[in-house]
Amino acid sequence: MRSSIRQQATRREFLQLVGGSTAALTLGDLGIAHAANLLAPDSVTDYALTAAPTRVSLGSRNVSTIGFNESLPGPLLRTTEGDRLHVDVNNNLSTSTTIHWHGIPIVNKMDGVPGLTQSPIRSGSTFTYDFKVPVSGTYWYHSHSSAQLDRGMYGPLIVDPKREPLSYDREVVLVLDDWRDGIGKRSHALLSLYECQTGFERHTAEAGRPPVEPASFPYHLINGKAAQNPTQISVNRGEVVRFRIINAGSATVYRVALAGHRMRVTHADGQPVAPVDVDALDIGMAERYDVLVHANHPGVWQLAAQPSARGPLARAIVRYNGSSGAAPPAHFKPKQLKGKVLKYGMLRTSGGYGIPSGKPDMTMYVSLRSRFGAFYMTFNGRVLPVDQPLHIPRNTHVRFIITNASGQIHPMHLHGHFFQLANGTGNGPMKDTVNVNPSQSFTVDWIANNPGKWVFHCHNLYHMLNGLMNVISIT
Ligand SMILES: [Cu+2]
Repeated sequence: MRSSIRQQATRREFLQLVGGSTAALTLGDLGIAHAANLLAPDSVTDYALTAAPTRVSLGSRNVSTIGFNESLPGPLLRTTEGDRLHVDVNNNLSTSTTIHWHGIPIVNKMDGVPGLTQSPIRSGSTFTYDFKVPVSGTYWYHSHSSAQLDRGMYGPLIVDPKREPLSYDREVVLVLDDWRDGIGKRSHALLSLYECQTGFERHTAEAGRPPVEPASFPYHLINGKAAQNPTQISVNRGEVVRFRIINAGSATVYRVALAGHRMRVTHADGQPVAPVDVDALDIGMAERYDVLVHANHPGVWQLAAQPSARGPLARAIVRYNGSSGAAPPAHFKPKQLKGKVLKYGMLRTSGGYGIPSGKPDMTMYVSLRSRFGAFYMTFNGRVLPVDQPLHIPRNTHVRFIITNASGQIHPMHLHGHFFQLANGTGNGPMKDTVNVNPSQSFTVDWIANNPGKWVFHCHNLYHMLNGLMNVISIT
């Protein structure tokens, strides 16, 4: 059994070593790329993940949880646009699991939704995910089984472009998470209640009551570390630093800011946007933002992620090499948190993956609703049971007009596709998750060009487990 990460030499590296031309592989034109594929096998990036019980240090205490390769977050997986990702998942948990590759439009049978796109990976068994990665950007992987996401079952996934258009000196991946696993007597019981089932399976199996959303979380983590014992980031004066920010929390929107600095947003959900300078950004569950920071203000600075609900800050420390000052206190809030905050309306796509154009073939009014603590959505006024998919013919240009008619925030995520968010610019960002506040309405356009059964769901884990998920079948 392989328990460590390994990475094979890729076909491209091999070609470079022998001095062969790789020009055909790097051309964006689909026809030429296809012709190249007939000549050469895909480059493969090979990893092994072992899901198992593990212990995590939260600074003042240690807790038991479950995770990948005994690390929190799980290990960084990295590959290149156009390559194949090959991941052997060994399940050493006592329960089933699956992995979803969030945001990447891949072949349906690798999407990791148990009971829908694959059978659960049973305890003691191995499943191999193997798929072509068609797009670059900042993504993440996580369990799509039961409440495992709210434990340690997540990690970052970075896909490099064939040619990096941005210029920067240092890259830092920041994974945010709200944490309560292993704390207090009730938390484990609640989180394990649905360990064998997803929301999808729950609906079909008619199991008991799912866990309710916690009112608050005792810890907020950046890269698995609590504010008392934060991640330390060293930078040199004059560097441009690329931060890849991922919200892996199950129920928390964060406002992120770096004291003493502005941030230039370059990507939303992995896709490029026209650069916009802000002091802070709000990031909903499952969203990602890439930002560039010009390190031109030496010192020791708080990088803070303030939860929207009650609870302590998540933070990391940015320390310039040569600066010897003390770190700010854990609760210190940078004034940038109250500065210019990124809004969806400021984002404009600058290329990227499959931008829809023209008039939609199908318009759906999607209403997000709640009733007696459960959640559901309607499509053009109709409730669809989760085992009754919404059918969409392949290559349909779909418009979803999503209205939040409930009192809670719902980051809505579509599997297998990007959508373009209408934001008044005429050129809104390509995203896979849109954070919809109460009473808010968003229009998203997408091309149903990836056949299979895909879930459309709220990325508040507890809302999803309580019904805010439907299936879209593209044939
Ligand atoms: Cu929700």
